[in-house]
Amino acid sequence: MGKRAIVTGITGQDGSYLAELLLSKGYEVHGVIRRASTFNTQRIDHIYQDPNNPEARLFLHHGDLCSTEWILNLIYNLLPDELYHLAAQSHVRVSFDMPEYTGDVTGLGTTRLLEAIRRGSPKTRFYQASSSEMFGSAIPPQSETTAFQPRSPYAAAKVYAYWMARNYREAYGLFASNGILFNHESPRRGETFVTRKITRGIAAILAGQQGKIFLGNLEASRDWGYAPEYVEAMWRMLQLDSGDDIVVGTGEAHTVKEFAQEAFAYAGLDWHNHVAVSERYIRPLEVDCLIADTRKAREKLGWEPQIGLRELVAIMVDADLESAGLQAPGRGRAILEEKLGHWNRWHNSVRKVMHAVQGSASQH
Ligand code: NAP
Ligand code: G4F
Repeated sequence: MGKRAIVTGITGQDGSYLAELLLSKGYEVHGVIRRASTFNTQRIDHIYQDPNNPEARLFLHHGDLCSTEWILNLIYNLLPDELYHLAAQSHVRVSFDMPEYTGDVTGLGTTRLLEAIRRGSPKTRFYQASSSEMFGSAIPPQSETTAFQPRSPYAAAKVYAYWMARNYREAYGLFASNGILFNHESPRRGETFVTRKITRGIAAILAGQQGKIFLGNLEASRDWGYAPEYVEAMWRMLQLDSGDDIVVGTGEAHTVKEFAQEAFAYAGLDWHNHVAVSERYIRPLEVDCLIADTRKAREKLGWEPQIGLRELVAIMVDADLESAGLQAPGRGRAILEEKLGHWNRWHNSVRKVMHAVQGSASQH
């Protein structure tokens, strides 16, 4: 009998990759989705299983971090071995427009889960999706001992959630871990985060649908990695002997301008002709530079990223060109096979298991 895990935020970028990873490891996976009037399960449709099938190992439940009613029942009934808490209002710019909501979902949501675990399933191992954004204006490189200096309502909410996870670990002995993850991207990245906005923009430009993309601060630097590698780090964190707080990133940073230059050049375009700056995307406060000090992740998790910025760009541009029906240069695909062949094999093995089961998660 495999382990049982709950994943909040399963419809998001990380949740979808993590669900694939857990299924490939034989877990029974319970994902929490929000009720929506339109389909919001595109990222997990390919792994959806009909719950009536006795072989099913993926189950979806409706829930929202703003309330506790669903959490209590789910945790009491399932007594999961592991709970990966990935759901959040995760957009930094949006958090300036919706600070109270962001505090409720991204901050208090974590407390609601921790309290349900404490009361109903204290052996459950808890993963909190903490963020490098918490470091804010702290001088890079940032490590587990760097003091947080949050620069947005999102970051402040994540700092609160981080400390709640630590408090529940220290006060009640729960296995609660903070993965302090630096930016990680992929073809499944939300369309309004800057990397995906650029790679989708390139596809739209090449398809003749638009001439330019409008961006905000081009000078901010981020430590960008490839998302599927990061969900492996999350899983490893919950396999340790005890809860801990660990920084996960590549240790290299690049500016938004460098990302754009690289992506346009990869697609055979000159970025100068297609990128314009718009005040609309400048934030009230900015985080200038995030660079991970990755020593603890290497030592405790044996985790080492394989994909750097150039590879990430190739993977993302290829994917967006292909989905627009355009010819892609193809280096991204080759990189995935060469460097992450094992991930592709998991992905395929999960696909085979799912093949017997028809339908879409949206039918839930
Ligand atoms: P994402 O793509 O934005 O996914 C967020 C998920 O949370 C979605 O499944 C979303 O559901 C769900 N969600 C939002 N509000 C909710 C609510 N009120 N109740 C229940 N579910 C809700 O985020 P991601 O990039 O996968 O990131 C996963 C987690 O890691 C987030 O907590 C993020 O803050 C954190 N993080 C991300 C990064 C990064 O670079 N990606 C770095 C550090 C930390 P819908 O699909 O219905 O919107
Ligand atoms: O892609 P971004 O929106 O990501 P940001 O703000 O770094 O947040 C992401 O990473 C965090 C980890 O550090 C996560 F916790 C968080 O959930 C999220 O996944 O912006 C990156 C940089 C910023 O400096 C922003 O000002 O790009 C700059 N930028 C410039 N033009 C833009 C744009 N960002 C967006 N979203 N859109 C633009 O047009």
